[in-house]
Amino acid sequence: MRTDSGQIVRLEDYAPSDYLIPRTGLTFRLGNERTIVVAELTIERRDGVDASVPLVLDGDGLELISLQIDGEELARSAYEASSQRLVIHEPPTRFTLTIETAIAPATNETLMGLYRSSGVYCTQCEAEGFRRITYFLDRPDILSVYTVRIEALKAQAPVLLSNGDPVERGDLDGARHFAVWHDPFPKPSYLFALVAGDLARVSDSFVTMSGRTIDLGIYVEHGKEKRAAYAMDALKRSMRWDEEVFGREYDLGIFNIVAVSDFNFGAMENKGLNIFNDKYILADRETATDFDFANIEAIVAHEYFHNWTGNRITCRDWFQLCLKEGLTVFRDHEFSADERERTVRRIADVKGLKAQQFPEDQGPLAHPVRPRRYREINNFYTATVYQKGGEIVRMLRTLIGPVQFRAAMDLYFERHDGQAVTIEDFLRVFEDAAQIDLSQFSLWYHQAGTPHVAVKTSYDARRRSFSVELEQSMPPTPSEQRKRLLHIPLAFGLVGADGKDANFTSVDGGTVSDGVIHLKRRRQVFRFNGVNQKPVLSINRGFSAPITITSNANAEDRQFLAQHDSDGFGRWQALNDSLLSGLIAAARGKKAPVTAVTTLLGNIAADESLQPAYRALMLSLPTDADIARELGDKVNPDAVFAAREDLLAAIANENAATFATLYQAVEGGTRFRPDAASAGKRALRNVLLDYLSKHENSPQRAATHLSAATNLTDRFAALSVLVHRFGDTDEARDALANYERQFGNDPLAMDKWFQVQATAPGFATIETVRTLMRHPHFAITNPNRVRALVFTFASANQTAFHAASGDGYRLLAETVLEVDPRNPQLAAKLATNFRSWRSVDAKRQALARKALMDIASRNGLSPDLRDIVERTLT
Ligand code: 0A1
Ligand code: ZN
Repeated sequence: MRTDSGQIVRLEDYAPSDYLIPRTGLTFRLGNERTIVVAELTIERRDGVDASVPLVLDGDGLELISLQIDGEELARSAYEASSQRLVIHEPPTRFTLTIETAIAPATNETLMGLYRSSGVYCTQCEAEGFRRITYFLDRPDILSVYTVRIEALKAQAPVLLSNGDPVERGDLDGARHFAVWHDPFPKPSYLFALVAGDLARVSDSFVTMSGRTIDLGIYVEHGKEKRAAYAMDALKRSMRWDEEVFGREYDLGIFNIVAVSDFNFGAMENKGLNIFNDKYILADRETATDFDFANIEAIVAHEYFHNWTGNRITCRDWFQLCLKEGLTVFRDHEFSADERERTVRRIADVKGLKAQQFPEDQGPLAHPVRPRRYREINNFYTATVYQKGGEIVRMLRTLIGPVQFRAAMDLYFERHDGQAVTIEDFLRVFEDAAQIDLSQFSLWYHQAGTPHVAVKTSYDARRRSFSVELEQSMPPTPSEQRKRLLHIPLAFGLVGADGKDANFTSVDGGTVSDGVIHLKRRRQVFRFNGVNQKPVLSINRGFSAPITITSNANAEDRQFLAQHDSDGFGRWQALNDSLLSGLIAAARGKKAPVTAVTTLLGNIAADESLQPAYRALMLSLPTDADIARELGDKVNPDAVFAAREDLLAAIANENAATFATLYQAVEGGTRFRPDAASAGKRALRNVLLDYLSKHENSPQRAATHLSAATNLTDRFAALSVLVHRFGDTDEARDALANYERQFGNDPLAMDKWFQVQATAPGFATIETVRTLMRHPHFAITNPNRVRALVFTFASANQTAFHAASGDGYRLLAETVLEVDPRNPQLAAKLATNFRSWRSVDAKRQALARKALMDIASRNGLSPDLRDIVERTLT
């Protein structure tokens, strides 16, 4: 494992590599303890590079066995090898380098490079894992054509897979066999993949727009085939969607997905051979919630869409990660919006952005979407690069409109297919296609932080003009004190008394087009002329820009919008603002007037013209973390929790009768279907269950709900109410015991069992989590288990994680230290939960700091963890 810490990589130091590797041949002789890798690399010195320049290949933990140039053993003086590097002095201009190395998959717990997961050999090479397999120029701008031969024991690994198309397979002497795969598309090493094991294949096919038939396969553990059906359907829908919406056709004859149970992220887009965390493939009514189904659909699509945005056109260097990730997130969001309910999806995506990206941008780990430096690239697979990166692409579409956007994307594919490019290349395509200047807009990629816009409106009845004064600002972020002004596109409407958008005849003060205000200067006053009646401004509709807003709108204005805005997103946003302002006042000890909102929520719940999923979102109160974020500093999580519970009770008590009738009326769903409309009904019924249980102050309704449940969504909702609200009752204890009895053998279903207990409010949960970490189904080596229990505890249980004793912080710190020697990426990810430590009250801050210092003072931390901890402390 690497121990080199503290090396900073800088964007300005980028230089093309001196050598190229146009062809890569790999032979794997698989063995658990010892796998032999023979790499045959065609290497060329780049034109103009001096012959004295050595070839320096990356490695990580490799044992070199032999080395040949053009078939000749290399003299000991001609090279230097360490486990980290291979330097070849004065190599020929063009030659074949044959490297034989040994690696040990069975003991590889980092889940990078080649490792074993539940008896299956698999790989993870992004970002820099390929160097754990062989010495290579392990950087994304080295594109190579791969041919891969895999040899393994037939009984242990009947299935042998790699990228591209299968070429040959056959038996070897004795019990072994082999397969050869060839991928004709040049690709960077991070997209290399290999899988070998005893897996079942779920097969299907897809006919592309040009009439080619693609062989589709999803590999899962034997016996789990049925649980791959939904993912297969999502894959076919993704393939069709990419043809229809982006004109992109799949390019190989075969597309395989493999589900593995030990994986650090969601999934990986290796060319023609996607590898997934099984949580994002396996689904049925008993083991996946509606939320999981939606995630599976989105992630299957995301990885598939990478084939064009990431694989065919890749990143020049890792600073450009958002080039593939932001664009692909945008594409998967659009796919889900088209497949499901657009407004509901948009609200869910924005909630996710605010919950994950905003705190990152507002804390010590803030970084630009296109960073300029990093110590550990693995720590930059962040909500900022992904989600905010996706929002920037969405803004580009807002700026130029959907038609020009599509033309620009076509140009992008035409101009850069087969290349490794930069954000500048990407933006230039938009400038050329739409004939615009994006120099100010491009700052969105380069500046960290969430912009703030202050809004003041006023109406002049005599002149029939409505003024909107906008002022942008951005707080400083680490190492970026001064911020430049952004181009912020704000979709808007002037909502008239009848709920319709009022007309205006002209605008002074700046550019307004197609329902979008373009804010470019620090302060701009837009005057809308010819407005006959005082309107209410609905601004940042659809969250057209990822910003925070304050305005002089009063409570009545917000409630008016929450009821009447013609834009569904705008209604949700106004309601959310109303709720948050009341919750914040209450958390600060100022009792807030709640009556108007509580009545409003009753009306929304009963409004049959609204989709159930939308009503469920409207009825879901901001989370403790949402409230804490809005409070900003000196947060007392107990006060936040109490404020939320009080509001919940007020809403439940006022609307108990309406909610009870509705709870009965919404279809329980005897026949389970995972589609959006059915999921929406379940969501509505399950929010109502929580309100009603609060009002009734009894576990009875939840217990009944649980025993009638025919799917995990309903079961999980009932279990949450029981464990979170009535944890001391027999009903709750029985429910947990029954669940364990029923699902004890299914790791993914058991994750939900860990999760529900990890989120029970109150400091007692700290002890529960410690106990559960000793449960036979918990494994510190499995990322899904650790995330379900410990990550969930730290990220979604404010009252326990921030317990005044500091025990929650200690628990996290201890777990981080236990995980780090095995899996640095997971440890670093866990540690990011400390990122908001400066926003809690002084006493808690001191305790969180102490926990962070305990980690920092440990010797031998991984570079991944040290990077996060040190940045969090500065
Ligand atoms: N490119 C993948 C994400 C990913 C990144 C790193 C990984 O291992 C360290 C794994 C997956 C995606 O965007 O889905
Ligand atoms: Zn991705």
